[in-house]
Amino acid sequence: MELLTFEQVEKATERLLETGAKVGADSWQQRVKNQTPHCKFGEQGLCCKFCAMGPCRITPKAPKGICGCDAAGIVARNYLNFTASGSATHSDHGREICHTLYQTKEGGNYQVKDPEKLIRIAHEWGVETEGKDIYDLAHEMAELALLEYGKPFGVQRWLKRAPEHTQEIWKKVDIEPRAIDREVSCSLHMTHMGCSSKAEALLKQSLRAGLADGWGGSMCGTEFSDVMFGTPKPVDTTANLGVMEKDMVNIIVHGHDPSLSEMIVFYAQDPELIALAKAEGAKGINVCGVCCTANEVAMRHGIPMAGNFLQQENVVLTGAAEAVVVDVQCIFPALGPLSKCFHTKFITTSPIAQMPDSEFIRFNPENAGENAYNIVKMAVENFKNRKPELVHIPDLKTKATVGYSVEAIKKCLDRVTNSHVDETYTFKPLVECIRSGVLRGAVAIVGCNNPKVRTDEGHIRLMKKFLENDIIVAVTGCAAQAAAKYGLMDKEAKKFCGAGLRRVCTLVDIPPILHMGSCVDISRMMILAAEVSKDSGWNISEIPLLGCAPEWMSQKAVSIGNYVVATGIDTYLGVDPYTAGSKECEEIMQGENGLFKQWVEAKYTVEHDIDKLADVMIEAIEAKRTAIGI
Ligand code: BF8
Repeated sequence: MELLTFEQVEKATERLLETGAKVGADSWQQRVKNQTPHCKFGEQGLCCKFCAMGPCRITPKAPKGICGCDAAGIVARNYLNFTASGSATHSDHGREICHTLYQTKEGGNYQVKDPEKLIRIAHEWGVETEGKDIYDLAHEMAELALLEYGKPFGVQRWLKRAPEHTQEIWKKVDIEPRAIDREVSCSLHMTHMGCSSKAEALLKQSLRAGLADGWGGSMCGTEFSDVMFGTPKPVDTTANLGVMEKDMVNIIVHGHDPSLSEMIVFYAQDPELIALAKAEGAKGINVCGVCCTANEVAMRHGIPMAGNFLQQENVVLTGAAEAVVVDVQCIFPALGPLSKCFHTKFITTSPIAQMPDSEFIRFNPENAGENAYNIVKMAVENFKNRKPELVHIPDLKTKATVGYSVEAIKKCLDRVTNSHVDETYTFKPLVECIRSGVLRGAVAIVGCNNPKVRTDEGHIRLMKKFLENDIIVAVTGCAAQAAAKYGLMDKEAKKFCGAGLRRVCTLVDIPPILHMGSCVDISRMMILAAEVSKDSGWNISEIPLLGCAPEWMSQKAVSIGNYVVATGIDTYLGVDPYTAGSKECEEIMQGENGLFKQWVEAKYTVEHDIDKLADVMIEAIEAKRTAIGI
């Protein structure tokens, strides 16, 4: 096998943009040109519009805003506000999942598919399970989880999953997240006019608000999605635009909440609707995913992944999308007007994400079955409206094996070494691989695409470099799809690895890049780090493990970065987090002996040059090995 090249993918995009030009479509590529150059104050985090006296902008001549806030205060306020938005967004997704769990019933739209996991979590939370009906337990757990969002006292239940050392740090530094909503609300309170202007306090709260996401809301989202839709196991799928089928009804699911996409996938298999598709002249119904929804349905059903964030307009430009069905987050408002240039129906389903030029079909757990049926039917009936002269599906399609939940990774590794006892699996074999040097370490590559970086180049170049250096890579979000699109999740991609990693991939029968899910599923990575720490005796900050988001763009990504750092994992960014306007903030967040390092034993590094980024990360892995004497 050969990996796809950037040139191949870019050529395919150019061809699609030609179709777009014919029908008068707008494109993100054009809008980037229109928006360039960007506002320097905004880029550096130096514009404050938290009150109506401004906006105030910091310059050497005007070093303070009208209220007297300095650059550090303004940059840190903006940063905390950005974090709070990301934490709220992930956590609200988690809350929706808990509400859906509350609606589960035998034979209903939503059911408990992994009762064992539900019982395991119930025991963890001290809930009696003996003799309880599984649905009564699901409702009880859903209610308890929902209380995590607003409980008046105490801290997040999930924190107990962390190693003791990490828990002690959180307590000592006073960043244990209390109720999830409280941390978001408190962050907004702190950034209100006349509250905090001390960078140190604002940035510390950004760690806490991030933890409320990763060890709170996102963990609820991931764990209870697994309970309802099944805990992912390795499954084969395909990726890139070539997964769309010329002769089939193509339904694109895009967004994040699996409650919608699970239902669409279910009804796309309905014999009656398939028969209707055939009557309409199609060979069948093909569901493909975009963004994190793609990750969710690929991990659980092997549904093909059409593309990541900056590929979302391309699916419409193929002229072969009968419907783009979206829920929340990372959806370009551009999809509405773009769909109007084609026959594509752009269907919004959430009151939280309503957009012009869309058809709004409100989706909730009670009407999920009926509405999903109607949406699939609408797409099928739209097949006849295709304009054949506009149809062009690029010939880009790769094989991928996905579905590496923590449970799945542990099982795969432990089975090979036979070290497990009574179906209790551990990460000891992985620890041994790292200790012996067969694997030098691990990197979690996560996050988005961003036009500031050549699309997917940050992800792919880093991944290739790490594989060559025997560093195993785990991925989520749009980074995961980048890997899949280019062929790095094909098990054959082990040929691009160093000898050690190649041997592990062969023995364990895994691809060198492990797909751990959507961005909400970075909570899985936290659990993995916690378990490796417990199985190795190393503190999390000592493990040769790093986090990286080379092409990030969203508020959610900043929230993630904060909880990854707060968990003790050094994190590397390829795009600046709007903090360059304050040396003081940069020192707190990135300094070798800055406050982040002192508080949580980890920090950020920002490096725009991908090759340099790879080099500093490999050096950091080696330095961590030396520090623990391996
Ligand atoms: O949550 S990686 S572009 S799709 S924000 Fe969005 Fe970024 Fe993709 Fe998923 Ni995550």
